[in-house]
Amino acid sequence: MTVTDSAFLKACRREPVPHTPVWFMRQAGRSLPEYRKVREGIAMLDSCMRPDLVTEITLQPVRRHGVDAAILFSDIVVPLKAIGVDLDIKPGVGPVVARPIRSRADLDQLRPLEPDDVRYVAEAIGLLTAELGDTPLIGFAGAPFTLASYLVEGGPSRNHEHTKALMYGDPELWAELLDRLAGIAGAFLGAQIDAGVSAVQLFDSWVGALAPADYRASVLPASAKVFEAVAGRGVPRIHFGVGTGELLGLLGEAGADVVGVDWRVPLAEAARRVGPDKALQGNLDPAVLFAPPEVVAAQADRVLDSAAGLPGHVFNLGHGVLPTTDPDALTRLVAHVHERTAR
Ligand code: 1CP
Repeated sequence: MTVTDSAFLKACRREPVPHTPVWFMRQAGRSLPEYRKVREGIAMLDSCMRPDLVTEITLQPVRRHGVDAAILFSDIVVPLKAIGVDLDIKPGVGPVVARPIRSRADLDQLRPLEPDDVRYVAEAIGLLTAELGDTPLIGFAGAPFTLASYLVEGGPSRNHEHTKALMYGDPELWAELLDRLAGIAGAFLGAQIDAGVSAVQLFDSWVGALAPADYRASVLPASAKVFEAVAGRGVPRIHFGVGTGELLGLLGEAGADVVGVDWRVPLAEAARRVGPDKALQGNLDPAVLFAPPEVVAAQADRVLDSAAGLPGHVFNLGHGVLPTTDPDALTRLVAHVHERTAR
């Protein structure tokens, strides 16, 4: 076995697999007591800049749950911090930006990302690939729209009103903002591929807030630029957003090899919307993990049944692990998917 022959990478390439591979978005993090212990007294962004901690935290869910892939412990705002944007991750809140970007002058905060800006990330990836052996490591970046939403709003937002005001009100400035963010995200993914990750995921978590016509006109060109920057590297490219049922075809069109699906659209229907030449990832509702074990198993079977017959399915949740999830429920779910799909 090598990383290349792993069930996860085979599924991404839509090749036959020994079992359906499983990993969980946000599998590292607050649901794990061993995570809370090593993070004690260390700020989130500081922990992302320490290769020893990144390595330990990334490995924790692999050891505990036996998932088929690791995802680098980092955050979508790390490359922004690395180019000098004044921001912090506030506990219980999320990313908070000191000077929100609302005018052309504010764009000066965004210079291109150089590999040296994120050398601690490359160092962590080097340590991780040595430890992980045959288990693939997934790198990631935030997509231009989702990064823009934090930069324009100044923090997490329910309605994205300032972001949309800029997108509709000053399309030229918006395009320039997204283009710069696409350059940064592409360079961040490129640096991770150079350092040895086996796949990359572009998180456009909040883009489901847009109608398809607006996504096509105002966002797709920038996301396509990110995927273009890492095309032809032999590394599958995954694209995910929440509430994107109406955008699934366009998320694939932007250039992904694998499209992530939230829990609102059954995978068989998602496959119809995405088209025949892409793999799918998803899509158990993360809240289902709070139900009794037999219910979790039955709901997982519903996901697997919907994906039966599709070439290329990576089992995942429809969004990240919720912080108060019982970790044993995740371990049982991995075992269940492996047993149910063993060929
Ligand atoms: O102190 C802490 O533990 C803070 C919580 C936390 C963690 C564990 C944040 C703040 N980020 C992270 C790590 C993280 N972020 C990972 C690696 C963990 C793993 O997957 O195993 C990843 C992939 C992310 C990516 C991320 N950050 C996304 C995209 C994924 C998604 O869930 O949609 C987004 C939107 C963010 C922003 C962010 N960072 C942190 C929080 C709480 C948030 C969301 C804030 C909001 O609601 O807008």
